[in-house]
Amino acid sequence: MSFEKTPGWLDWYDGPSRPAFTLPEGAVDAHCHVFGPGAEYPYAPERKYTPCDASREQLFALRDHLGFHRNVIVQATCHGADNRAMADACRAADGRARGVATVRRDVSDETLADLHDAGVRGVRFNFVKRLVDFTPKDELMEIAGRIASMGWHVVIYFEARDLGELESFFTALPTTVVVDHMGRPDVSQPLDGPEFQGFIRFLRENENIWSKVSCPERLSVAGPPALDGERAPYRDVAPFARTVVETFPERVLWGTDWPHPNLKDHMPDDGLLVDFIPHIAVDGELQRRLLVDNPMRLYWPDLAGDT
Ligand code: 0GY
Repeated sequence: MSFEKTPGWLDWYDGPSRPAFTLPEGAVDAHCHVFGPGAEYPYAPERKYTPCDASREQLFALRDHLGFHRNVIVQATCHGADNRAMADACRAADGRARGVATVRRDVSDETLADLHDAGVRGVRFNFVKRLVDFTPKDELMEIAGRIASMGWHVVIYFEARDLGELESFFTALPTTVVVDHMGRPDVSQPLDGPEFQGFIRFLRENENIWSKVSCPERLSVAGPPALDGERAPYRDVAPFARTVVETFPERVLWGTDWPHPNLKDHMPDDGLLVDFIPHIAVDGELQRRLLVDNPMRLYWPDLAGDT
C-alpha cells in the first residue's frame, strides 16, 4: 500500500548535528514515535494526517547518534489503535525500548498481555481535537482501571486552555499520569500568569502527576535560531521547562518527539534539541534525574539504580 503525505508535510531532518551537550550514561529519550513504514504498517483509516515514513531502524540510528541508550516509543495517532509498528519497534530494540499504546474499550486481555510482553507500559489518552475523534470519558476510565492492574500508567495530551474542563477527570485516574509537553503552555504569556501557574498547581496538588518537559520546537514563538553563535535554542520555552524541572525534579521526563509530526514552520535539528537540555536542567543532578533516574523508575523499574 502506498500513501500520499498530507500537503505541506515537513519530513524529519536527516543529518542532525552532534550535540555539544554530553548526555549522562543510560539516558532515555522518553517521547518519540515511529511512522510505519506505511507499506508494512498501514496508516489508520481514521487518521487526521498522513506522515512521511519514519522507521524503527531510523529511530535507533538517531538514538545512537545523539547518545541516548533507551527509547520510549509513543503510539502516534496516525496509526490509531493499531499498535503493531510501535510494538514491533519495542520488540526489535533488545530491551532498550518501552512503549505507550492506544487502545479502545474492546481491547482483549490477551492483546494487553501481548503488548506488555512487547514492552508497553502505558496508554495515551489524547484530547487534542485536531489529532483524534472524541472518546467518552467513561470508556477511558474503564481502560485506565484495566491497565492500572498491570502496573501501567496513563499519558495525557491536551492543550493548556482545556485543563480546567479536564482536570477532574485527570485527577480521578487511578495510575501515575504523565502530561505531554507541559500541557502545551502559551509561552507568550507570563511565567507567573494564571495559565502556567494553574499547571504548576495541578502538579503540586497531585503527586501522581508527572510532566514531559519536551517539545520546545512546538511551543516556541521565537523559534530555533541560536543567538550570538551559541547553541542555545528555543529561549522563550526554557524558563517554563526549567521551572517544571526545578519544582518537580523527581517527576519530569524528556524526549525528542522525533519524527516531529505536524510541524508547520520548521523541522528541528535533533542535535540542537539535545543542546536545549542544559538550559532547563542546569546541573548534573537535575540532568541525571530527568534523563535517567525518572524514566528508569517508570519504564524499567527492575533496572532502576543500575543503568
Ligand atoms: C507529539 C505531538 C503531536 C502528534 C502526535 O500522536 C500524534 O500524532 O502526538 C502533535 O501533532 O502535536 O507529541 O508528537
